[in-house]
Amino acid sequence: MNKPATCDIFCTVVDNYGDIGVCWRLARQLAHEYGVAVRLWVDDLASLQRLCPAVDPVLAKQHRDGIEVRHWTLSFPEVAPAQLVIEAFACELPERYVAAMAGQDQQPVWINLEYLSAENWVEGCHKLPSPHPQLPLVKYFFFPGFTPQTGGLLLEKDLFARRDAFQGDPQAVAAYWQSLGLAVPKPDELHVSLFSYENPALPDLLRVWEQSMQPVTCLLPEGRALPQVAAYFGKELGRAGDVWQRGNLRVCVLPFVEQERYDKLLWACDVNFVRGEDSFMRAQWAGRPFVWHIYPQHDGVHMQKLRAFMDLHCEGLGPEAAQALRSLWEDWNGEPAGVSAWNDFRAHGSMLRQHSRVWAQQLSGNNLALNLLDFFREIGKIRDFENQAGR
Ligand code: TRH
Repeated sequence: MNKPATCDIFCTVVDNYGDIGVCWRLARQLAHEYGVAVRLWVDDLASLQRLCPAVDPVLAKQHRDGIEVRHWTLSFPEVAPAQLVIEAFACELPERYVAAMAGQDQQPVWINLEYLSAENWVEGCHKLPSPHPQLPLVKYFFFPGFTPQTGGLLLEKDLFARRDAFQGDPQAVAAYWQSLGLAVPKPDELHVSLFSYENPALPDLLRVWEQSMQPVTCLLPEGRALPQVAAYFGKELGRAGDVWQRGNLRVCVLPFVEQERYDKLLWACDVNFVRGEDSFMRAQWAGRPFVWHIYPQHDGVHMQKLRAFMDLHCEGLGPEAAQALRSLWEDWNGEPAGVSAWNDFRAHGSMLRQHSRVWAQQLSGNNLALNLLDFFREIGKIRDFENQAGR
């Protein structure tokens, strides 16, 4: 079989929006671009609703944007497994479902889709099989990544064309700013989007912007960074629609918008602060300089992940610009808190802008959805061969 007709994606929401953000994006790409009938099982419909407001968090089953969305609860129903089964981020599949997979004449191709990392070991683990200890089933690890030896990255077929049409059309950009209640930026103004976790370096960054020569407009989606920014302006709370000004810094608080619309914010801004996994990738596709707030892990391993990515990303960038970028990223993710590198980062603005565009282009050739479908075919061929050989 060339490609699966059906696919089940299983997602547990650990926290925030990254887990479901990635699954929702993958589900839509498989359905819209490859005609796969996708069923998405998610344990937290309220989180999915933030990304897709049409989702009703009380419905056990609904169809949204071409996807069958199922609420994944403890009492799992009896269903026929799909041909391709994707377990996202090692969430554990329901026992009943696993038993049903083992009972199929033609067993599904079972994938554990892992978190994105630029670390070297990923290449060696991508596609590794993990046989089930009791049942005649094999699960395969599938690692997204930045090099050709990994599973690649999620990128819609038409994304660059839509991005370029938007960024190349001053009227579309002006209309976008107006839709947020903002005037069209003056040539010397800098627009920055800020999506991060709580961050001890945040007040320092706001101070640098407040005192900068260049006016800075900071677009801040509602969320975890908002209380800190509100406190900087002496407010107890903040909400979408608030606009605060101090010195040369203006902050506009934006509503959390549906996933499709978040891209435009990234395309329109000069610099994007992003976090986690999915917004981090979308900022790269925007082709604009960005600063990553990596998801912090207790044992500090996130700094290794951060540096592995920076090593790759800085290849081909002049040494001074690379140093400026690295310093700012280290500051933003490190201790002690501070962002002394911001001015240096800005001084290399045009080189970083050019580099960001080239980088996006370089990465775009290794498409995760396509690779998943190729892998499905590969496993199917191996199984056919084994069956013919009577193994
Ligand atoms: O929300 P995140 O921090 O998510 C995660 C999770 O914490 C996860 O457990 C962790 O392992 C992972 O990060 C690394 O960041 P992320 O991945 O960027 O997800 C945010 C999603 O929210 C992304 O799909 C973009 C979307 N989004 C919108 O749809 N609208 C918005 O207005 C904004 C700001 C974001």
